[in-house]
Amino acid sequence: MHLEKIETPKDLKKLDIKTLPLLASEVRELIIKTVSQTGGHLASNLGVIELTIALHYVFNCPDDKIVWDVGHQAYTHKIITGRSNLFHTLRQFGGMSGFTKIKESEYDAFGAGHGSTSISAALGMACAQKLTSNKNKLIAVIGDGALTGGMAFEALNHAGHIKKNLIVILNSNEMSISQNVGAWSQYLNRITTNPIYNRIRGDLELVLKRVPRFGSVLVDNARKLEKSLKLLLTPGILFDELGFRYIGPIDGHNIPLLIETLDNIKTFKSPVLVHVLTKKGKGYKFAEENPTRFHSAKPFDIETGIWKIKDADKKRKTYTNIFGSTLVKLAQKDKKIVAITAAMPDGTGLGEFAQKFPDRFFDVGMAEQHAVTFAAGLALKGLKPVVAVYSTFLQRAYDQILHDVCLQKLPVIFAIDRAGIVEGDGPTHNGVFDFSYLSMIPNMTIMAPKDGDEFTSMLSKAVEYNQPISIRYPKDYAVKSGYKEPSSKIEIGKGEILRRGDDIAILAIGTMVYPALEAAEILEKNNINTSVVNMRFVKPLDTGLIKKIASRTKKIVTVEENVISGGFGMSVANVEMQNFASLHIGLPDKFIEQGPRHLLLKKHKMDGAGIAKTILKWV
Ligand SMILES: Cc1ncc(C[n+]2csc(CCOP(=O)(O)OP(=O)(O)O)c2C)c(N)n1
Repeated sequence: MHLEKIETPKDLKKLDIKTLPLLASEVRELIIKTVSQTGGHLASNLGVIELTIALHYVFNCPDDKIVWDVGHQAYTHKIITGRSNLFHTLRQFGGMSGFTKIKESEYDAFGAGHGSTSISAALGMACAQKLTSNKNKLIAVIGDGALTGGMAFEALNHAGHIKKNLIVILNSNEMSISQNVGAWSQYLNRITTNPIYNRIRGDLELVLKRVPRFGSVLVDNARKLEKSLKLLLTPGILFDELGFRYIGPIDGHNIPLLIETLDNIKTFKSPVLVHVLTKKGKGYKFAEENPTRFHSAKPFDIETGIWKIKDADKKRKTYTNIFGSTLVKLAQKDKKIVAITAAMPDGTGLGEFAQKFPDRFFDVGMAEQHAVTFAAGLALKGLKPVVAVYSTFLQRAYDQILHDVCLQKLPVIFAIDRAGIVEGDGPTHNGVFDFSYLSMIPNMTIMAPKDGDEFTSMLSKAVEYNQPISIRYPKDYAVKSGYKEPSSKIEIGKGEILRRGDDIAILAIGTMVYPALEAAEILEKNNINTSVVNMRFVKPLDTGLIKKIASRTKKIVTVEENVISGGFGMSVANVEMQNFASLHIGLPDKFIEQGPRHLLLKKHKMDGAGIAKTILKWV
C-alpha cells in the first residue's frame, strides 16, 4: 500500500513516477468506499485523482497554493495532505468538510462551496505576493462548469490584463452537474474533439520553427503569418487573446504527462492556462455511466450503485418532487410559464419540465446573476418565469433581484429550494439567510409552506400573482398535511390560525409550523394555553392578525428556520404594538455547521421539544 506512506505531499515526491498510478487506484478505492457510506461528490472527485496527484508532485504545498473551485472535488487533495485518517468523517456532524476550508488545513488555500471564485482568489493572492516579495506559485483549478459563472470571466479578464504569475488548470469533462451548457462549453468541446485542429497546430509549429528568426523581412512576415495562422488554427486561442498562454488539451488521467507539462510551465512568469481533459466518475462504472446521478451521491451499494434509502422513505415525496410535478401541471394549463435553472435542472426538480417543454426551459449554466436578470427580461415581455434555485446560490444574484426584478416590479417567481439547514454540505450550503436578505427589498413577496399541500397551493398562487414573489422550502421529505380539509385558501399576506389559546401565541413560518404545534401540546401540559398561527407570509406580514392575537395573549413568540437577524421575527418585532412581550426563536448569528438537518434543528432547539423548552424558560 502506497497510500499508507503518504502523510504529506512531501512523501508523495519520494515515490517513483511509475508507482503514482497505483497510488491513484488506492485513492480511488478509498473514495468510492467512503462516499458509499457518507454520500458526497463522487463523480467529480473520481475525475481529478490523477490531476491532484500530479499537482502535488510538482508543486510545493502548502507554500504553493492550490485553489480548488467549488472545492467539491478536493477529496484526493485532502487525503494526501494529512487527512486520510479523518476521511471516514466526511460530511458528518463534527467531521471533515466536503469542501475546502482554510480552518481545516493549511493545505486548503481558500474556502469554497460556491462556484467560480478560484481565479479571483488566486489572482488576489498573486498580487499580494508581489507586494510581499513572496515567490510561491498560485494555481486555480476550475471545472468547465464553474467556468460558465460570470465571476470566472471577470477574473480571467483581470488576470490577462495585469499579467500576474498565475496558473489556471481548466478541468474539462463536458459536465457541470448535468451536461454542461453554453457557447463556451461548445468552444471547449471543439478544441478537444477536433483532431485535425490539433494536427494542423503541430505541423504549424514545426514549420514556424524552421523559419529564420533574425535579420530579414521574412522574420516580420513570418511573425505576422504565425499570428494569423495561430488565430485560425490554435486551440484555445481565445485564452491566448485574453492574455493567457494556453497549453493543451492534455489527458488528465496520464500522470507522467501531467507532471511533465506542469514541470514545464511552473516557471512561466505570466498567466498560463493548462487545459486538462478528464472523465467524470472515472474508474467506477456506475458513476462513469451516470455522472449526473453520482455528482452528489447518497450513500449507495458499491456492487449495484443503488442508493441506500430506508424502505419507509422510498415512497415519500420531497418538496423538490412536489415543485417539479406541480409546475408541470401548472405549465400545461398556462403557456406563459417558463422555467429557468442555473445548472441545476435535476437538483431543482425541473427534469420533467425540461422534457415536456424544452422550448420553455432554460439552463443558463452556473450563472445565477444572469438567470435572474434573464428572467426579468422574460417577464417584461409577458411571460411568467419561474427561477428555480437553491437559497444559498440565490445570494449570488442579490442585486439582480433588487435592481432588475423588484425595482421594476416584474412578475418573476423565485422557487427557493434548499432553504433552511441542508444536510451534509455545511455552512456554504445552508440556506438560512433568505428571509433576511429578501424581506428588506421593496415589492418582494415572501411565502413559506408548512407542508406539501400548502406548497402546491402556494405555487398556484405564485403563478397567478403579477409581481415579484418567492416561495422557500427545505431539502427534505414534504410534511404530510395534518389537516383533513384543505387548509384555508392562500391569500397574499394572510396567515391562518391553527390553534387557539389565550396565554401565549406562537407565530410560525414554513417548516416551523408543525414543530410549533408540537411545542403547543407540550406547553398545554404545563398549563399554558397556546395559540399557533401559520403565518404563511414573511412579506407582506399579516399585521392585522398579529395585532389582534397579541392584544389577547400579550405574549408572542416567533419561530423560523432562518437566522434571527433580519428575519421573520425581526419583521414581527417591527410591527407597532403596545403592551406585549416577544421572544424570537431562530438560528443564531453564526454560520451553522454541517450535519443532518433534523439533528441540527434539535441542537439549535428548533424541534417541538426545544421550542417548548425555550418558551417555558422565558415565561
Ligand atoms: C454559485 C454556484 N452555483 C451552483 C453550484 C452547484 N454546483 C456545484 S458543483 C457544480 C458543477 C460544477 O461543474 P464543474 O466546475 O465542471 O466541476 P465538475 O463537478 O464537473 O468536476 C454546480 C452547478 C455551486 N456550487 N455554486
